[in-house]
Amino acid sequence: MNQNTQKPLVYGGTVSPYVRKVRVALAYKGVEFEDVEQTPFGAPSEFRELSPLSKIPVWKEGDFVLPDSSVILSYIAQRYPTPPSAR
Ligand SMILES: N[C@@H](CCC(=O)N[C@@H](CS)C(=O)NCC(=O)O)C(=O)O
Repeated sequence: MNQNTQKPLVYGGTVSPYVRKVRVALAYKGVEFEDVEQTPFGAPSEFRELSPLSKIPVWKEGDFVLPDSSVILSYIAQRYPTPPSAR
């Protein structure tokens, strides 16, 4: 894992329940992130390199990429094990 100090990026759009669940988890944990508006349909090759099946959401933190909401939530739970009030 890299030690990137920039905010993680979450690619997707509000229309997707998978994206929304990631956003809810991040809000609960108080994790700052940057929304990158991305439709999965007709996505450019740069996005398909991050998400080979061209699905949203995608988590990107430096070179570290997770292209599945359940994997992202698992990662968030491990990386931020306590709610913000306890940190
Ligand atoms: N298993 C994936 C499913 C994500 C998913 O299906 N996202 C939809 C948007 S709600 C999508 O990107 N669909 C594009 C497609 O299937 O081509 C996850 O949990 O992240």
